[in-house]
Amino acid sequence: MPQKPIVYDAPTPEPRASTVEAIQAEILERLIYSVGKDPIVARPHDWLRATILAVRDRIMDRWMESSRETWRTSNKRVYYLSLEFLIGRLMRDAISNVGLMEPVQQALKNLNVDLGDLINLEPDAALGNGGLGRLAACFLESMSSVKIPAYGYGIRYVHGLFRQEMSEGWQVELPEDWLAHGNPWEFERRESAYEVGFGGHVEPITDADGTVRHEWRPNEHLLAVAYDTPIVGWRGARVNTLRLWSAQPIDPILLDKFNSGDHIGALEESAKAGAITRVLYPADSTPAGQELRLRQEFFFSSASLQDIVRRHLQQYGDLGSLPDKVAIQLNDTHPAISVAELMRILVDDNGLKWAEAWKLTKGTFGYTNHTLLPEALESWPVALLERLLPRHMQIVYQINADVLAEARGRAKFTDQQIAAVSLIDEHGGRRVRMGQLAFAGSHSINGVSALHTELMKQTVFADLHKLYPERINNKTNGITPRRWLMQCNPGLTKLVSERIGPDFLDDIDKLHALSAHAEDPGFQKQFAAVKRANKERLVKLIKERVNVSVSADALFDVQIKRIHEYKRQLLNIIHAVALYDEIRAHPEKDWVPRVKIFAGKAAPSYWNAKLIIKLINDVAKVINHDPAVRGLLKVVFLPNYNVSLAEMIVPAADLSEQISTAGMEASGTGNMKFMANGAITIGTMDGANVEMHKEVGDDNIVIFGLTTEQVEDKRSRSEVPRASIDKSPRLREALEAISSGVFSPDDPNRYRDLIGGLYDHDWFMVARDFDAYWTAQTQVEKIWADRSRWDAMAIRNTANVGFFSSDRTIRQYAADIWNVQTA
Ligand code: GL9
Repeated sequence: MPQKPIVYDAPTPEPRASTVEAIQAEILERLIYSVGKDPIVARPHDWLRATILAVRDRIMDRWMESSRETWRTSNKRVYYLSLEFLIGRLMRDAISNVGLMEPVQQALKNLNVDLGDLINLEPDAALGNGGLGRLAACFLESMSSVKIPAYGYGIRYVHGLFRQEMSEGWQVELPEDWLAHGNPWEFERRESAYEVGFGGHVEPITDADGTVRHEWRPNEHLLAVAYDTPIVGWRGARVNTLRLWSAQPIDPILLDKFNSGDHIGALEESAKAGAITRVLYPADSTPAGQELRLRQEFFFSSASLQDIVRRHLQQYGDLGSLPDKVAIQLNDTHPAISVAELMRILVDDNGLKWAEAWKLTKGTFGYTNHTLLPEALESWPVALLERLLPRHMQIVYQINADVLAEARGRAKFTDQQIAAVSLIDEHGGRRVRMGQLAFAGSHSINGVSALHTELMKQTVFADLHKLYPERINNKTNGITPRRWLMQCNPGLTKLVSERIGPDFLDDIDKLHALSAHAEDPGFQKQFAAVKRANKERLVKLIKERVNVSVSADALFDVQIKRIHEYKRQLLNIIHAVALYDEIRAHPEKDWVPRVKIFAGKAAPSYWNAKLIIKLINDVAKVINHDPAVRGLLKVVFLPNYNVSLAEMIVPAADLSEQISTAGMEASGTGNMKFMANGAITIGTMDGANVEMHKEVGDDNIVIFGLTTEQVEDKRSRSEVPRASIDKSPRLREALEAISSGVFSPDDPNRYRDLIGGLYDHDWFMVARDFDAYWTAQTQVEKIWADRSRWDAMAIRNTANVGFFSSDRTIRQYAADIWNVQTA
C-alpha cells in the first residue's frame, strides 16, 4: 500500500509571464531580494545569479508538472546512474530550450547588461572527464526532450575536472572551483538524505521457521544528501531531475572529543565523509583503482538505489513490479556495485527470496560498456571488497555460483570459458570483475557503436555472450543538436532555417533537405560565410589565449579531445613536422595554408600523454616562429579544454581529426559535433566513424588507415614497425628531427623514448598508418583547393547528421532496453 496518499492537483501559482517587461522586472527583483544587491553596485556575477534565478522560476512549474504527471499516469521511470555528468554551462541551454532567448536578451539590455557577457561568466559544471560524461549530459537533455520520466544520479563533486594551465609547454593541473560563487541551479534536499554504510560485519540471523537471513552491520556511516538540478528538454517538453549526492558526516563534530581538547580529532569524521565527494577522479579510460574511488562508487550507488526503492514503494507498495516501473541504466561499470546493493535491499531488507530478487534485478538493470581497452576494465581486490562491503562480497559470490552453475550446465563450455565468465579473476591476486558483475545482473548490455558492439561480442564478453546470447545489443552514441548545433552555431541555424524552413529544429532528420542545396553556389557562399565568421571569432580567441596570430583564410585542422596514445595526437603532430619539412624544401609549391589546432587534457599520471602535449607546444614554438614557413603552417595548443571551449572551436573547424587506431575508440562523439557544424572528417574506420562514413557517403569523408582486422593481425604477428619507417623517408626524417632534439634544444633527449617506442613496437600503429595519413591529408588539400567541392561536402555533412542526434539514441534505448514510451 502507498505510504501516504499522493495529491496530484495541489494548487500552483500562475506561471510567470514571459514578456520582456515581466522578465526585466523579475531580474531586478531577484537582484535586490535574492542576491541582496543594489543595481547601482551590482557586479557581473550578481547579474548572472539574478538572471539564472529569474529563468529558473520559469522552469519550476514545468518541473512540478512533469513530476506530477509521472505519479498520476504511473509511467515507468528511467534512472541513469553515472559517476560523470559533463554538463558545461546550463544557462544558455535552459533559456534556449524554454524559448526565452530574445526576451531575456532584451530585458538585460534594458538593464544595461549584455547576456553574452553573463553566459561567458557562468562556470562549466565539469563533473566528468570526456566523452562518457558528456554523453550522459546529452542523454539527460534528450530524455527530457522526448518526454521520458527520467532521473540522472551522480556525485556532486566540489572540484570537477582540474583546470589545465601551461608552464613552458607542460601541463600543470590546478584545482577547479565551480561552486566558488554558489550554484543557483541546485536545490539542496535535506529531507532526501540517506545513510550509507561501510565496513563492519555480516550477522546471520535464524528466523523462527529456520530460514537464515543476513544483516549487514556497517561500522562506518555517513549521510548522502541530495542536490537537485532541473534539466529542461527542447521547447520545455519536460523537465527532469539531475540528482547529485553530497557526502556529509552524521555528526558534524564529535563534541566529546572536542571538549577533551582533541580539536582536530573532533572534525576527523567530518573530513573523512567530505572526502568522498570532494574531487572527480581525472583518470580517462583507466580505472582509478584506489579505495576512495570504490567508496565513491558505492556511496552514490547505495544512495540512488535507496531513493529509487523508496519512491517505488511509496507509489506502488510492492517490489514485484520493479522491472515494470523502473529501468536503471549503468553508465559503464562505475555503478556496477548497484547490482549487489539492489540484491541486498531486496533480500536482506525486504525479505524477498533470492531467485525472485535476482529476476527483478536483471529485469531492472541495463549496462552500457564504453571501452574495450583491457587496462580500462574495472576490477577490485576481493580483500578490499571484503573489508569495505562484506555483505556485497557474499552476494557477489552467490551470484557467481549461479553464473558458474549455468556455464557448467553448457555441455561445450571449457574450463577456460568458465573462468572467463567468472565474476572473480583468479590471476595473480583475486579480484572482482565489475564488467562481469554488471553483465550478469542486467538484461541488456550495449555497446556504443556498431563496430564496438561487434568487438565486445568477440573480445571482452565473448564467453558471457555465448552464455547469454540475447543480451548484447548496440546503441550508437549521439549528441544533442540543441547544444551542439543550434546554440553553439546560431549563424548556421539561422541560415539553414531560411533555406529549408525551421522544421529541422524539431525533427533533425529534416536536415536531409539541405542535400538538395549542396551544389547551389549561392548557398555554398552563405554556408562558407557562416563558417568564416565562426573562424574569425576563434582567431580572436587564439590571439587572446596563446598570443598566436592565425588567418581565417587558412584551413582549420582540429583535434580536440582527451590526450591519449590511442587517439594519436602524435600522428597528427608528426604530420605537422613532415609538412614543415616539405614546405621548407619546396617553397615554390602552392601550399594550402593550414592551422593545426589542438586542445585536450591528459590524465595527471599519464606520462606519455603529458609528453605529447609538451611536444605539440615545442613543435608549435619552432614552426610558428620560422619565417621560412611564411605563415603557411601554424600549430596551436589551446589550454584548458572544456565543454565551453568546444562550443567555440567546433563551429569554426574545417577539418575534424578522428584518427584513433582502428578498434580502440569505442565510438567518439566529438566526430558527430564537427559533422553537425559542417566540418569534413579525416578519420580511420573506427568507432562511430564507420557509421558516419555510411551516412554521409564515401565522397564526403576522408577515410584512411589500417582496419581493425589489419591492426589485430599486425599485433598478433608482432610485426616489426621498423620496415614501415625505413620505406618512408618523409616519416623517417620527421621522427629523426623530433628524437634528435630539433624541437627541444634545451633537452635534446626529451622525445627519444617516445619516438623510440614507434620503432620498437608501435602498439598504436602510428608509423604503420603514417603514409596513408599523409596521402589522406594531401587529398584534403586537393579538395580544399576546389572550394565549391569542399563547401558541397561540408553541407552534406550537416545534412546527414540526423542519425547522430542523441534523441535517436535515446529513443532506441527506450524501445529496446527500457520499454518506455517516447514522444
Ligand atoms: C568513452 C570512449 O572512449 C568513447 O569512444 C565514447 O564515445 C564515450 C561515450 O560512449 O566513452 N569511454 C571512456 O571511458 N571514455 C570515453 O570517452 N572516457 C572518458 O569519458 C574520459
